[in-house]
Amino acid sequence: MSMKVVDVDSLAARLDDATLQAHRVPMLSASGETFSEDEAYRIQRAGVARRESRGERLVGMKMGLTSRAKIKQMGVAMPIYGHLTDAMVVADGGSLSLARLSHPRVEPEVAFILGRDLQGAVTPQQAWEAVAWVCPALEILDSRYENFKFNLVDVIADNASSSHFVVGTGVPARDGVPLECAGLVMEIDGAVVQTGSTAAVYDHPVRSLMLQAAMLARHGGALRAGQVVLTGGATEAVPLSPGRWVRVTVEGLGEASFRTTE
Ligand code: OOG
Ligand code: MG
Repeated sequence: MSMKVVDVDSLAARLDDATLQAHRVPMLSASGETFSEDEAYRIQRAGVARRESRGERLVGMKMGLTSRAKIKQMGVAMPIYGHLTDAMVVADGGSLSLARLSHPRVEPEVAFILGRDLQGAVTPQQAWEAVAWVCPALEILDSRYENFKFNLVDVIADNASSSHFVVGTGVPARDGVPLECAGLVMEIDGAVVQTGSTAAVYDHPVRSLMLQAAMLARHGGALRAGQVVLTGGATEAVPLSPGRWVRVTVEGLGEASFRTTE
């Protein structure tokens, strides 16, 4: 029996080059590549290592496909995670040039900033106790795949479509934040484009954090104090174009915003 060996590094390089050159590539799974979910995470980590070798620093993690709206929009019904680096940060109130992006989209999220490390199977209580700040956030996605279409393993290998993210000031977790059902609104140029609730993410986004800790542990990783964790889009993502102003407002948490330029 011959077993095909997955060339993790060359697949990571293919996606990394697509990111750097802002071009789109066919889905890996549709171009004759077969690999497992665990292998897809190895490709993802190899891509992150390439970023780190260019001087980027890991600042957090993201969960994806954690709400029905996102699952329905993307047609992939399994939660995934990705890595966030300092180069992906857009300052709250800052601007993002879309020149190097292929087909950007934006989605509203709740972000946690951790005050403690978190690893493996934890209770909701333990996960919540690791949170220092609860923040409104916007994630800018930019799949490296043609037509923003992918299967589960493709999107995992592609670092969960991550491109950039904005985290608002938020509030200290110790102040008690009712995330069971906080209303959430995303606007573009002052017009409401999505409305939702923090309940859309597993009835409470802390469950996304628990899942992140557990999934990461399966691959030998852990969340660290100081890191940010994006818990996943609470609504569908919306296409982004240059010259826009985007804002998310989350009840009890405040807002986060940024502008897009050419
Ligand atoms: C995959 C990334 C999903 C989320 O918040 O659900 C994600 C995609 O939609 O391209 O970031
Ligand atoms: Mg997201």
